Amino acid sequence: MRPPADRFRFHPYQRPAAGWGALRSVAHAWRDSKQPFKNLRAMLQTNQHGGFDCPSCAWGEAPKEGRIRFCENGAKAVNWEATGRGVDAAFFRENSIDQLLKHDDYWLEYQGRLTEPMYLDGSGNHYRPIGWDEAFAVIARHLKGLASPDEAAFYTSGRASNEAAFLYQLFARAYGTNNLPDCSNMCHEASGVALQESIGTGKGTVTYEDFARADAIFLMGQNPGTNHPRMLEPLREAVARGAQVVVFNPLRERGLERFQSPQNALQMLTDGDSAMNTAYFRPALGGDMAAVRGIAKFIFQWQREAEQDGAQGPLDLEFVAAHCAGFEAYRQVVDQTSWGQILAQSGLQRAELERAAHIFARSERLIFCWAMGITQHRHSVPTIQEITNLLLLRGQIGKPGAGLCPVRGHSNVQGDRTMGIADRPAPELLDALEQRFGFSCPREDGVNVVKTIEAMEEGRIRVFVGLGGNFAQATPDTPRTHRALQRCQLTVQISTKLNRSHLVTGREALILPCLGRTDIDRQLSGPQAVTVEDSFSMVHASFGQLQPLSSQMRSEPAIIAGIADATLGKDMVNWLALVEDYGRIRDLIADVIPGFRDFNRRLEQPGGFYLQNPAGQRRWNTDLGKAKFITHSLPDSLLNEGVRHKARKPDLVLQTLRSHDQFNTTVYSLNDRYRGVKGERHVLFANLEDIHRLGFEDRQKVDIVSLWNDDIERRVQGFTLIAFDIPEGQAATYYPEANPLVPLESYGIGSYTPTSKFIAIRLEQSTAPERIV
Ligand SMILES: Nc1nc2c(c(=O)[nH]1)N[C@H]1C(S)=C(S)[C@@H](COP(=O)(O)OP(=O)(O)OC[C@H]3O[C@@H](n4cnc5c(=O)[nH]c(N)nc54)[C@H](O)[C@@H]3O)O[C@H]1N2
Ligand SMILES: Nc1nc2c(c(=O)[nH]1)N[C@H]1C(S)=C(S)[C@@H](COP(=O)(O)OP(=O)(O)OC[C@H]3O[C@@H](n4cnc5c(=O)[nH]c(N)nc54)[C@H](O)[C@@H]3O)O[C@H]1N2
Ligand SMILES: [Mo]
Repeated sequence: MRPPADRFRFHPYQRPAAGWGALRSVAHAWRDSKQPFKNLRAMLQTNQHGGFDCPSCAWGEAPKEGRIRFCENGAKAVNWEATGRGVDAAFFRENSIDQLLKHDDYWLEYQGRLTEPMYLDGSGNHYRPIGWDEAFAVIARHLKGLASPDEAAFYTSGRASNEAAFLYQLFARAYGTNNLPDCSNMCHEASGVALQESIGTGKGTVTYEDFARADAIFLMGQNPGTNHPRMLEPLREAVARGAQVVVFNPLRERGLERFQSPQNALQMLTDGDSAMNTAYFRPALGGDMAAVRGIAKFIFQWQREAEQDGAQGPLDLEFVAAHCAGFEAYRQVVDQTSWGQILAQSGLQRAELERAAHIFARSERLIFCWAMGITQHRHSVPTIQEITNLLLLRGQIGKPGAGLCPVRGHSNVQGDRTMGIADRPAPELLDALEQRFGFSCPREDGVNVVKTIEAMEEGRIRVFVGLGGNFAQATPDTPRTHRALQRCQLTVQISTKLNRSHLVTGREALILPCLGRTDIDRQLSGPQAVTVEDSFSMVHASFGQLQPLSSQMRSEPAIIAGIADATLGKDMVNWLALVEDYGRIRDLIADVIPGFRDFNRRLEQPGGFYLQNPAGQRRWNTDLGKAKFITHSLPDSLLNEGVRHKARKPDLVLQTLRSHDQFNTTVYSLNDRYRGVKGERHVLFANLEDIHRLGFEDRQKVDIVSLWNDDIERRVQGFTLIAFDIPEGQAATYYPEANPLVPLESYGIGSYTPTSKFIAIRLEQSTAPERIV
């Protein structure tokens, strides 16, 4: 079935974020679900006690009860999952793989929910139906036939529940490998790596309540109006009560400028709106580390001036003395960094940094939030450590209304890590698993996403299992990644919806259709709850509300248990008994994972329970027992080695981002309301000066070619230029269409996260054949 699409148009959007525009969009998603009556009930149960956790982002719930707790994009996610359209055996009989490959990602997912297990047996071009037991037997046969368990990789996308994730990692380790790549490798990995080293925990230190107490909230590299819309309300409240909201973002994102609150009847009726920031800075891509360094430089300067006058300066020297290590070295590196380098790299004026530093110095309580604009760069880990250094200077970690807030992406990506989905597991986790289950865990590090692709390319990984997600499209260097997947002997996708990862497969492939967050999950002991953890480390239960579209779908825990039982039998763990009642899985989690004692009982609290954050209480689990200033020089050049070795200079630096109507590789429509685009995703936002400098015209079609120090040509064809309010030298386009441009070897130091926000590109005349509409 062909999904709806508007004609291509670009008109800058004049209205505030959310408000009536959002309501119209919710109504559209709801009607298009093909089961509006069922879904209205579902939407009202979103994020309510006894209801289900919203399958969209990882933002937490307001402690206040009794409100509507879903946003526009949450409603889209719910209606997209709870659709009446289904993809069954007849669909695959009618459509060969080659035919399906001709369709775009929007079309593929629009076809509906996957309703029965399907098998591509290596001989033809069509999937055929297969029974569940037979499917499990296929997987077991392949896994048992590998020369080593490390020839398999078990990928996780961040929607998997805690129960599913715990079982999955337990199975991988019982089978014998730490090859557990996950979407976090492409997402907030840098945050985890940086914070673990700096403050001894990889998670954010703030809670929802802290936002109401902060005097200033800094938002770096994040677009909450689209990706965390429920965050707009606490930001609006902050501005309204006189707190500072300071944005660092090269684009003027509408949700960070003006907001019409759907929860505010007066504002809706009068069509009013609220300002969303008190200062807005537009740095160069990758320039945030230099910007933060500039703020630190002012803080040290003002401290010296104050000391000369015998006054109190901005530094919290008591906190630094009691809690921190490495202060002197940090002061030196800040002193040594020149203003010339700071201004050139940050792309900001000295007066702008001074203004940001003033706000920083004057705020008693301050929160720093960030997302992909910070984490998807080559030097993301140093940047996040620089942010941490800045907060440590003023004792802004571990007190109410203050702290670090990496705003997570997928609704349970943080929980999946807590449950042990990690290619570099902590030894304590492996010790605890061994003690509880009595088998010995593999101790070598496994592979992350980038290393998985390299290993598949070289034939070292031969079986790929995906617990959700869309590995073929979300990853970098698309044609190369596709060839890597095609070298596998078996690829297995546990999924809710059809996507390209079902079409770009190993020699054999399986589609295992699973229940989603909205579906009622019935097991032997009755309907089950699963649990998730949000960005604020709150763990709570989620109950599916809707009758599943097909009786052939199984829950993620049931599918994992089926695979594990067929592969390993019952000796180590009685997998099938565990899924009869998920309370049994939670009892195991309680035994193994710190902070989950009495798990089943504590879930009964409305709103769930808080996993303590040691750094939030000023306990520093680092090797020195202190919070560490970690000292890095600014990078010599933001262009990384792979590009610098190449003689050609880039025309522009490209970031890849999300439109308002997508969830990662899931495309809800071809529109991007706040950026004014309708009906097209193959667009390239650029500054008009740059467009002319490069010899092109607004609305002309171009090819985008990226630069790297190898002989691979990385090109995407036929993108329409849109003259846009974007700093000179920068360009932006949507992910995943631009993923063929990201070289696999271009990743963050220490994080291995593809540099999706910094791609050196050149523009060429379009070589795309005109598309027939
Ligand atoms: N509706 C919806 N919700 C989502 C998602 C979705 O796709 N759709 N995805 C989920 C996931 S997995 C994630 S990780 C999050 C993603 O949430 P975001 O991180 O907000 O997502 P992006 O669209 O990648 O936006 C990055 C923002 O950073 C800015 N930026 C880019 N480069 C830089 C830079 O160098 N410096 C600065 N200061 N800013 C920069 C961009 O202009 C953009 O505003 O959202 C989650 N929630
Ligand atoms: N260029 C570029 N690349 C990026 C990014 C970027 O900003 N730029 N962002 C990166 C980020 S932050 C992330 S998190 C990754 C995302 O990478 P992934 O998490 O792998 O991708 P998604 O698009 O979220 O996966 C969508 C698919 O998940 C399946 N699915 C949905 N719900 C469920 C469920 O409940 N259970 C199961 N089993 N399956 C389900 C559906 O079949 C759907 O097609 O992409 C990364 N890639
Ligand atoms: Mo993400």
